[in-house]
Amino acid sequence: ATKRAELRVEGMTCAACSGAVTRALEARQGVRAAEVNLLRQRASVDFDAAKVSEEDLCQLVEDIGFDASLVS
Ligand code: 9UX
Repeated sequence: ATKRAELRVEGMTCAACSGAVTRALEARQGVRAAEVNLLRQRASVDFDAAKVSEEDLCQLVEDIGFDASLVS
């Protein structure tokens, strides 16, 4: 089943940061789409809950150097 997660992503300061977060999320197996809003410091992610979890999504954003937490 497809779910949507809203993440707070802190530390993005330019469009290349938000682009890197988008690419990292979309490269993950199970992620269908990701939209990252630089000014709002948020990411909306559509994902297959059978393949990836909210915690995995936060962890992968953290792995590329940003703070991430689940909003909903
Ligand atoms: Mo922009 Mo972000 O020059 O890690 S890529 S600050």
